[in-house]
Amino acid sequence: MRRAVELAARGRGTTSPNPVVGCVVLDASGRIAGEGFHAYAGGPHAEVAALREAGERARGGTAYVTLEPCDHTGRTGPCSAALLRAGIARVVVAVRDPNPAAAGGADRLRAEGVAVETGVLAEEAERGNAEWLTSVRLGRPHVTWKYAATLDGRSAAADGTSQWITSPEARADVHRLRAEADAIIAGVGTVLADDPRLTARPPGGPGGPGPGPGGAGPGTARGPLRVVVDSDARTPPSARVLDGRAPTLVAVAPDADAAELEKRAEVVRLPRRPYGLDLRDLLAELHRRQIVGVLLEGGPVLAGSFLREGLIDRVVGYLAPALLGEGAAALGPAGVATIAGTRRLEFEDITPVGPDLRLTARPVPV
Ligand code: AOF
Ligand code: ZN
Repeated sequence: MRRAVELAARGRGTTSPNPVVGCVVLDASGRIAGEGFHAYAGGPHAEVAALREAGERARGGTAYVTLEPCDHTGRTGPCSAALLRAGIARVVVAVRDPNPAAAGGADRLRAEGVAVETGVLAEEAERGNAEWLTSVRLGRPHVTWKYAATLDGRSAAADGTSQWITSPEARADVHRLRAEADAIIAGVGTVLADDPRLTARPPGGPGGPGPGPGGAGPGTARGPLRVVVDSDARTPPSARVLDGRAPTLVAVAPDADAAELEKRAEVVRLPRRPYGLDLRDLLAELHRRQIVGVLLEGGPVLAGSFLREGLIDRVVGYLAPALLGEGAAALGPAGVATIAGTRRLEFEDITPVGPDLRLTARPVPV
């Protein structure tokens, strides 16, 4: 199953709005006969890819799959039927499929006499598929908040300058994160201060090797959707985020004068809330557009509002071995007034990136 989880990860960045899925097929004597993963939405499911490689060797064998095999005919046929046809005797599943349209493969296989186990290495598989699982379970995109800061947690100096706190290696790593996202969100404060392009420019080109026939889907062909949260339509027409190199959506308040913006980007109107524009409505709008995973980048105020609303699912912090002592904190007010209100996270991963550290954490599951 660990190998299947590894295989699944190869689809990261190209399967959206579909899940990442990996599959390993063992022959009757326990040797690896086939491996597969889901490479792009609409393409063969992982099980089908692995069965294809295994051929006749699958008969009497075992399939390890990171997601419950589907039992529906969507863009492709049901994997439950494919596993039965191949003569698989046992199926081991990591995570049950929360998508009601496709679930049911485990029961179908059991009914046909196949031995089925579920929940094997579920935590690892959940982590690898967090975006899609969040999207299906909660009906909103999964939000990763990314920031870069000094060791004392500051993202800008006292005079507002902020480029560059982290190393080129860390910045390249951020481009990889961007390439895996369906949308990148920034507040107008960041647009005014840093004029970011918010495009994914990973070393070696977008997404690495091509996704195969059918393409990676509309989200990745021109890079992730760029989203600016801009209540009063203050984004200047010359902003790089409006350069047309990737689609851009600007969220403004109902009363904002967005005539200039409308010439250069798509504009959506969202209700005002005490903390800014309604972020749940923003995510609902993105969900309608089949955005599954978003990367929230800058600035501290917007990130604080997302946290206040309970809308941060993962935190990726890049910490530089540097100190400022003054300057804006990485995170703005999030409605936490006393220590009892601390938002507790748990670390998922800690990896050095060049001279910096990348810390990945997520809210403690309740
Ligand atoms: C995948 N890849 O490897 C597996 C999936 O859009 P469709 O017809 O390809 O069906 C997508 C659904 O199939 C998906 O939401 C999930 O519930 C199930 N399993 N999907 O894209 C795969 N095994
Ligand atoms: Zn399937």
